[in-house]
Amino acid sequence: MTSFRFVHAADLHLDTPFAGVAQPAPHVAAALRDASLAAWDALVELTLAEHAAFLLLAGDIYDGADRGVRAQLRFLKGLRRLSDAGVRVFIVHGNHDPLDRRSAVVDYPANAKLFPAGDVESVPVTIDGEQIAIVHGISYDRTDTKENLALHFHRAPGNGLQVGLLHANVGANAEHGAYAPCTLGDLEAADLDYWALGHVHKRAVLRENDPWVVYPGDTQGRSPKPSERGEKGALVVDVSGSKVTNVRFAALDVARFVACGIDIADATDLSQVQTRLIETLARLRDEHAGRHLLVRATLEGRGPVAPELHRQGAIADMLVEARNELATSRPFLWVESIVDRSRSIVDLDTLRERTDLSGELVRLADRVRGDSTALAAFIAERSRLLDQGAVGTALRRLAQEEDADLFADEAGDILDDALALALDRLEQAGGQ
Ligand SMILES: [Mn+2]
Repeated sequence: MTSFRFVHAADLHLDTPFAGVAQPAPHVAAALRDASLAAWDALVELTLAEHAAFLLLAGDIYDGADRGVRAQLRFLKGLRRLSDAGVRVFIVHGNHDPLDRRSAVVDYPANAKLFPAGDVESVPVTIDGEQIAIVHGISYDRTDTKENLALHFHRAPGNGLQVGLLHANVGANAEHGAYAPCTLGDLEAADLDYWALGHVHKRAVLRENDPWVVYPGDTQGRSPKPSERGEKGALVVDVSGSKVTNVRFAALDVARFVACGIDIADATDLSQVQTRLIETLARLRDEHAGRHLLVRATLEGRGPVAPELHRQGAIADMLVEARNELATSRPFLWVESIVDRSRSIVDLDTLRERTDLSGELVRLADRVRGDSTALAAFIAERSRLLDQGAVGTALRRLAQEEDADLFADEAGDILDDALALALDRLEQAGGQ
């Protein structure tokens, strides 16, 4: 039986603009501008170093509707290197780079196969005259592809591994657009051996064996969002005959988004919080050695230092200090933001007895917590005020929650948080 290896990657998003990073320093901005292209170069290197028989690219090669010339030229250069080394490359396009978009590059190297839209094409792969695999693939002809493309795939007669190459949302993943939606069952029904998927940016093995169904994730993280955090890269897949024997992840990212929490509970002053933050950042730098890092630090916990943190400008000053402290790190470590979720220690029982505004606020919160209609109105009002970003989305989802106990629980937590923050502000204003 013939043994061989292939590499599976997706969602290169070449020339992605990193819109989620606010006002990076010039050296950070420069590195981010090149990161998606450098990850592509690393993918080419990996494919050559692993002596892969072929490379699979499962859509969203380009980020924008207008494919940048820089991205196209860099992509073509990598394809030529692979082609010259005898490595075949199979490409489908997805919702970010459908075939109806302008392309400055029309002449692909002989070993690169771009699957058309319309219907699935099946391409045999041979080594020294022996057929080792058949790759089935289909591209999007336009962004708004809502058809279940998985239904077009079928096992073909012939030897070797049978691979499905598709950009699709499997199992209605709500965090990604519903393009080419299908179910795991649709994929299983095609009777292939390995589904090389693209679209979902968080690496995921949806099924191991008979068939393998795999999202490799994107090759370079693009924003501080959870799905874009952590190591990013490609999968190296070992095959014997028509069986996948091993699937291994290889990191290719140049700049990495990570998140960390700093517990402020037993800190007694701001400098302790700052020291803890710097220590945590230094640890992250060691953990991810060799990569540029973009860090989101969240201050958490309930402690005596919280009112200091809630003072106007305190977090912004901490951010500047942290950036300065690590300014000379190479590869760079850039604190992308500090999110303050810290809360003060408040004695609600004492406050509840007071006749001032703080006391009135605690009693109001008590009444809202005990009245399901008022609680629902509170959540609706907050989701209206915070209609943007992840918090707004979470609130709107909560507003639709049908399980009354679950709703009361979660809404109560949000109410507690809002109360704690309001009391911090009030007490701070009164104490000055
Ligand atoms: Mn994508």
